[in-house]
Order: sequence, then C-alpha cells, then structure tokens
Amino acid sequence: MSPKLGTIDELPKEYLDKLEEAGVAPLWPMMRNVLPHNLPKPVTKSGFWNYGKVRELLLRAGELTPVEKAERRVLVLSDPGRGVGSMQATSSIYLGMQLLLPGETAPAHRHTPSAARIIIEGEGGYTVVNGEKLPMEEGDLVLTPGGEWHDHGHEGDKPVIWLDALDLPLFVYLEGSYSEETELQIPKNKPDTSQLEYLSSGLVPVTAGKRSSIKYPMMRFPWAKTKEVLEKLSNNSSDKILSVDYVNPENGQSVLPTMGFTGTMLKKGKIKIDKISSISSAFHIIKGKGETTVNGKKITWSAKDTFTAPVFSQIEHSIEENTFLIHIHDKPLQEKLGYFEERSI
Ligand code: 1HN
Repeated sequence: MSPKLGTIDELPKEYLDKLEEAGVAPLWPMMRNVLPHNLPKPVTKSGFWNYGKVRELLLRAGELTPVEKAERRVLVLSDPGRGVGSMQATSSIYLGMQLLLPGETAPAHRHTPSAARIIIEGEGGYTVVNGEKLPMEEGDLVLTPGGEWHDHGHEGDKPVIWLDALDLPLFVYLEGSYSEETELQIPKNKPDTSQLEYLSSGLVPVTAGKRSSIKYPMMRFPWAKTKEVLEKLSNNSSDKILSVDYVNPENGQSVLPTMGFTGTMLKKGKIKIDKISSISSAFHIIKGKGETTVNGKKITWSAKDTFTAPVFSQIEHSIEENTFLIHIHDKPLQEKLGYFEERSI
C-alpha cells in the first residue's frame, strides 16, 4: 500500500498565498484525482434517450426554430454525469439528434472534428460530401470526415431524423475545433461509391491505393448490407453476439480516425459481457427489444433508442427479441494512443 498523500489543509496559509502569487500549486494533494489507482474514475455516467420522447421535442423545434436560424436543428444528448447542456455524451463522443423537414437544406460547411450519422427515420434525406450525393436510408451510416465539405437536403415529404456522432469533445479539448462555410454544393457527376465502387468486400476498384489523395473512399454504408451480413453470420453460428466493424474498404482501417462503428446482432436471451474495456460507447438500436444493465443501472430499450456506457463499464444484456444495433466507440483513438485495454472479469 502506498502512503496517504498530504492535503492542502496541512499547509500554512501564508505558504499557500505565496504559491498562488507565484502561479504554482502542489501536485501531491491533486495527484490521485488525475491518477487513481488501478482504474480511471469516469465523470461520464450511462445515459439513455427514448426515441419517442426526443422525437416529439425535435418536431417541436421544427415548429419553433426555422432551419435558417439553427444551421443544424439538433437536440444534444448530454452525458448525465456532466449535466444537460454538456456537449458530450461520453468522454470522447458527442451525440445529437437532427431534424430536417421536407424541402429544407442545412448549409455546406466543413470542420476539424469528424462526424457520422445513423439515419433513424424518414425517406428522401441526403448528404452531399465533396460533391458526392449520399442517400440517407434508415439505418445507414453516412460519414462526413473532418475537413470534408458537407451539407444536407431533403426531397421527401415527411420529417427526416438522424443521430449525429462526432469526436467534437476531443477537438474542443485540444482547442482545435473550428469550421468554415461555403455555398451549397451542387452534386458533381460522382455517384455514391457504396452503390458503385464498393459493392463487395474483397473486391476493390483497381484505382484503390493509387488514389492516396483520397483519405475516405467510401462515405455511405447502407444498413441493408450490414443486416444481411449479420444475419448470414448468425445463421452459421451459435454465438449470441455477432459483430462487424465498419472499415475503409481500401486499407481495412476504421472508417474515421478516432471513432469506431460496429454493427452488432444480439440474440434473444441473457448475455453477460465477460470483459471490461477502456473504450467509451454509445449504442443505437436499429431493431429489437431488451434490457441492458450498465454498472448495475437497468436500461429498458427498443428500436431507435440510444444509450451510453462510460469506460470500463460492466455490461449485461437481457434480449427479448433478436436485436440489431450500431455500437459507436473510441477504440480507433485509443489504439492510436497505444492504451486500448480489455480485462476479463
Ligand atoms: C455538424 O456539422 C452537424 O453537419 C451536426 O449535420 C451536428 C454538432 C457540432 C458541430 C458540428 C452536421 C454538429 C455539427
């Protein structure tokens, strides 16, 4: 056992005043706050957002605030550990729900943080990324990586709602977050690569690798394909959890530098995750029904709901109906920093 460290109270007032004046502070009373023994002490608490509730409030925002006044009409999903208004859902992940009404557009901009969207509801929405027009269908994962111009539009006749996930908290922390604006992009004659060039894993266009100037070859990952793969895997396995990572089809790396996305099927029954890990997570339910216990707190969820788990959470599922979800996490960031860790429990 290491000794208990000294506290501020043990130091004379006259000395503390001199420290303050000199712009310095003793480390030892603060040391354990930043370096707790054995495991981090996350500020983040598990959060849960019922889609029906957020949807209603978002539709109200559609009546109260024209899109021109919002630029992005979003309700932010704040980490309960930091309080409502906090622009983060976990230590590294920002989440928001965005509404676009028929005929509306959200202007083109680009920024240093990377974003991905999971489409929750509605038809006819699209995102243009660097001139590539990407249809947004329910369950699709659509990327707008850092530094790439993007705008949104809506050609359908009912509201479109999606979940935004950004690595914004990191960029804010690094004081590196900023954006630039431009005119709405006119889609170039550049078809959606998910419907043309990257139709099959293992088969990539011969231009692959030769286009090193293209950092993000594929920006849209249709849900229909993820679902098909998970169902096929499930039919050939007795595993209760089937998972596929979304990767850059040219190099197998995560689709974005810091955020990872994993499509997961959870089969009916009880599933205890037998590991804890250093990643922080958000889970967006595409389809299904069940309960998840995160660090002892029970969350009852169904399709279109979203919940989070801080780093090193203990997670148990009780699945009522076979479930499909997209797991958003920060494993790519942690691997790059060299500290990703899993521990058996
Ligand atoms: C952003 O660019 C979008 O493009 C949505 O739809 C949410 C939250 C913070 C910063 C940028 C979008 C955002 C955002």
